[in-house]
Amino acid sequence: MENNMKKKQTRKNEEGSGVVTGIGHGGELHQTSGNGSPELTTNQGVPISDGQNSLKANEHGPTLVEDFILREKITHFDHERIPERIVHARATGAHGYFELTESLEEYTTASVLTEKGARTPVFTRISTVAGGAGSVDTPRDIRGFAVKFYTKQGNWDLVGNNIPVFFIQDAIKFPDLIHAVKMEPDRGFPQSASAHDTFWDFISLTPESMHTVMWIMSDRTLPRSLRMIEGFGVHTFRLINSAGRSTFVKYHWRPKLGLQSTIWDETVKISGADQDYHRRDMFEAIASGKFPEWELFVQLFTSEQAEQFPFDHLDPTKLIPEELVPLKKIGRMVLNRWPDNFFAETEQVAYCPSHIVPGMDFSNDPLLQGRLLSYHDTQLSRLGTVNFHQIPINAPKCPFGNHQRDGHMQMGHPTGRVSYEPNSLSGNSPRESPMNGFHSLPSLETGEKARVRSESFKDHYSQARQFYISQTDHEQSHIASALVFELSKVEHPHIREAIVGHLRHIDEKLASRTASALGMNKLPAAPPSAAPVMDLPPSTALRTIGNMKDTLMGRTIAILVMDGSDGILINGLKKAAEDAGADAKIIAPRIGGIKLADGSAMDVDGQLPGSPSVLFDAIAVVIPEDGAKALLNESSAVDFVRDAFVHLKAIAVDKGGRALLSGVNIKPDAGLVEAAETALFIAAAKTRQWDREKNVRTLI
Ligand code: HDD
Repeated sequence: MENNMKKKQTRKNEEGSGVVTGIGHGGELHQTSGNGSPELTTNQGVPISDGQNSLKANEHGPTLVEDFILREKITHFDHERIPERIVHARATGAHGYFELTESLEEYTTASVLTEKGARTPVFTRISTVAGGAGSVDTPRDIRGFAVKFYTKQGNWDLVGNNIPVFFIQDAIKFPDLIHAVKMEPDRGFPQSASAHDTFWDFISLTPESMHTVMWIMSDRTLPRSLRMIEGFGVHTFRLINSAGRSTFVKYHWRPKLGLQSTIWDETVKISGADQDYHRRDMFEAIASGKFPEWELFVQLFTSEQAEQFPFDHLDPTKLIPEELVPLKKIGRMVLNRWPDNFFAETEQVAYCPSHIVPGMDFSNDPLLQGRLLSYHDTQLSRLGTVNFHQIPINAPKCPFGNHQRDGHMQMGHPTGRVSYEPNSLSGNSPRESPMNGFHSLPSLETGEKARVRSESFKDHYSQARQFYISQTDHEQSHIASALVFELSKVEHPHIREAIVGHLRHIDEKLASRTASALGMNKLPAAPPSAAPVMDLPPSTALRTIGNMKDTLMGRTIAILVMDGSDGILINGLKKAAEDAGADAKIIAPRIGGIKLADGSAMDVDGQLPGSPSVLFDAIAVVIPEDGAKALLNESSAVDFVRDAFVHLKAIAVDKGGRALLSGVNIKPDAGLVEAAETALFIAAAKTRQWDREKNVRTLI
């Protein structure tokens, strides 16, 4: 039985050593070496006497093939890598729990959604889509948001994204979409970027993608932190209650810290300054006990209600506005434990949308239907075996057992002669459970078998328009700038023109401002629209600005200092920031501490060239007056203040700081405050200085 496995062999991560140790069948640990540490052995348990030198024929002679210790070690090393995920390869994962605060008993029998107050362990993996495992954390990209709930009734995987809609309506198009966005096959670039011909070529010929394109061109794809993104199940799923009644459901995760994005120029610079910006942020938050948290909301609706929607709830390129079906809060997820080992957990975790539990079911969304086969299949090549569920991160935490057997990397050790059911030979053998077992919703499927797309999927522009008109002016111009940036990287003019043609169905002004910034002499014709475009009402829930919380929790403030700085001002700012929930970092031209004006010493967290202001949410400059002169000759200091200013951050200054700012021609505005006025600084730091934007860049 599988639940009997693992007893014989355990895999233990020794504190601090990262060493894989085994316990022999007798159960006793290897003897210790002379200094008290466990003995270094081969994988066969043979103690190694010399781990520094391979076996040679003589002092200057060739290495001998008989050196099984060398061969074993090198061969294992040669096979350390497994195929990375074709999409979502780059990721950050963490353990935590989901706590149900509102029971959905009326709608489902799934215990994870009915046992109010119960905590279900989870492992959550947040990823980018297009780049490889070693790519940067901060491209313009959708973020995957995958949660594995280890429920009492088996594992439930909710494998979603930070955007509520998807590019395509049918899974058969997924390989084309991904081939188009990933690096171009002849040249092997760009890595992790949609700003190239093949992506936009595919999009221009796939109008159903225009709604998702609006979302990815918005600042949603430039998150400040993974702790500040939403998550969406995207598809409509089903819940089934004890009477067998089905209710449609959509899942939404909302971050406790609110939504926050970076600005494109800032994002580009972050990518250079810290390739692991998001992973490090999550690691540090968890390490310092500031646990990332999201609330889970559901939208529940019946098929009768769905009939009345102006779009098809089975179409994954559409969302259901919360004004139409309100969000109901049902629980929260807290991530409170960093994995012990990145490979064992974040890399080997295998999510499959087909992993659902009794009380749930799928809908006929054709994108979801394709996903139900794809994920399990991909795990077979990635993890190499049908037994991937035995890897500890993937194994259910409830008892599980059946009569499947053998296969590559079988870690179980079933005993006895029975591996089939029904049987009369083993009373202890697992039996099916008609009451508690998983039941699919009975449904009557009629009609002609055909390769078709439903007529109700034809409206490709109405919700794209709704998204665009819902944005603030700043967000609209960021969308236009993003389109211009991306399309300016496209070499083929006909592709640029085709995209602008689609934009005309979304918003004529957006099309004309994009066309003019791309240097087009006339507006390209709009392609025919398969369905009339509706004027849906704007929704503030679709914005990022305004959904950023009035808090400094999860944010970081940098205080630039140098020898001779005023310690009272620095400590006042630090305390105010920390009282408001932020971290404060002291940055100086050199690491190793500074001497304050009063002669005392102060520790420093970062060296200026390695700690650019793009890594912080607001800055303060507390330097002696004559220090400004010296810093004006340091490009890292000049960039520090200039970037903070153009990235619309609050800046607190003392006299020396003000001199530095005026030296780089920064004009005072509402976001520039006295370092002594800590309350004003904290208030300004809680938001971007949007009014400044028109003064620092051309708004398309
Ligand atoms: Fe997918 C991974 C999310 C459509 C095929 N997908 C993957 C991951 C996320 C999503 C978050 C990473 C999981 C992890 O952390 O390991 N995918 C989505 C969403 C989709 C979607 C929200 C649309 C609503 N995906 C989709 C389709 C297909 C796939 C239509 C294929 C028909 N996705 C895969 C995959 C991956 C994957 C190739 C790569 C690695 C893996 O599954 O485990 O099978």
